[in-house]
Amino acid sequence: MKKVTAKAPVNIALIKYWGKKNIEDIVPYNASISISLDNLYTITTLEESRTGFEFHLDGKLVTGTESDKVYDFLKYFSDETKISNLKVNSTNYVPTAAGLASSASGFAALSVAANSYFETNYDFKELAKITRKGSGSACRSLLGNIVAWETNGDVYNIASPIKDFVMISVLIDKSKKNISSRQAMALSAENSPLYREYVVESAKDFIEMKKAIELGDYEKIGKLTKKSSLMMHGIMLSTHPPILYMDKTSIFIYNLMEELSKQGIYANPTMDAGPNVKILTREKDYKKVIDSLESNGFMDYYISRLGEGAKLIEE
Ligand code: 2P0
Repeated sequence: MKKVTAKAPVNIALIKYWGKKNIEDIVPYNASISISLDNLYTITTLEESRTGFEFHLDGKLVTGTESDKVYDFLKYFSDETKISNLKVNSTNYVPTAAGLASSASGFAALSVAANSYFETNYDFKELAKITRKGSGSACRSLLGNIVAWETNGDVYNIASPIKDFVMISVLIDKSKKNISSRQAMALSAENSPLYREYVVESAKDFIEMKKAIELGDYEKIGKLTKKSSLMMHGIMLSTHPPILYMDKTSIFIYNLMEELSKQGIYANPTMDAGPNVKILTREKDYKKVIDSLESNGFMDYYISRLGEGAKLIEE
């Protein structure tokens, strides 16, 4: 029986994506930049089902809207006769919906698997366009290392001399978020009085960040990483009703990293649609960051390095 398996990495944005110019096609207001991680990922297997369409996530059968979303997404690859005889088995090697971007790795893995299973053989550009319909940031998980996603839909690697990034994801809260990023960013774009300025500033930061990555300018990358995350959370706070993903522990960690930075340690926090803080650091400094986290009681974290993009694997 036919069986296809794909693996895709979690990506963490250094320049954030927050809002859509075109909701239907998932065209972002801003270009974004992310890094793909080596040890946080999703593995998805597609195989024939004798019992109709089934979506299993982390070993459990999922029904309702979550399953419908996967079913509808697969229509970009096949007609419904084939989809209705399919079993999708997806495992997140990362806490689901805890702000560690598991929907991005999930849709990237699903796309790559479906492109092979249904023999659509879309080229990269077409596949990226489809993948972002599952989750905008998922198109960045198609590639490894450092990835840009532009407002014209282009997804590509930014060449860089940097090989020693380490990303520490500190788990503060593993529970599901109470508003999805899709809903939250739509609200921000709709009614934050600061949104226009945010778009203008982010566009400049994207260009600056790209240059800094190409040149290996660690300091600039660190500063822009912090800035982009705080601007995004500022936009969230200025949305009506306000969107508050950060909590007092997240802010404590930002301050802690500020102290380390003053001591010359490379420690740049960023945060997504959840309270967990990710710290962009380097091989030479990450143990100092860990020491500081542990001595403040943060024992639950992942240490990641730059990883590969989505690909088919043998299982
Ligand atoms: C990012 N996030 O750039 C930003 C930062 C969360 C905060 O992309 O609506 O699942 O499917 O396009 O990509 C998470 O939102 O949203 C996200 P949709 P997505 O990583």
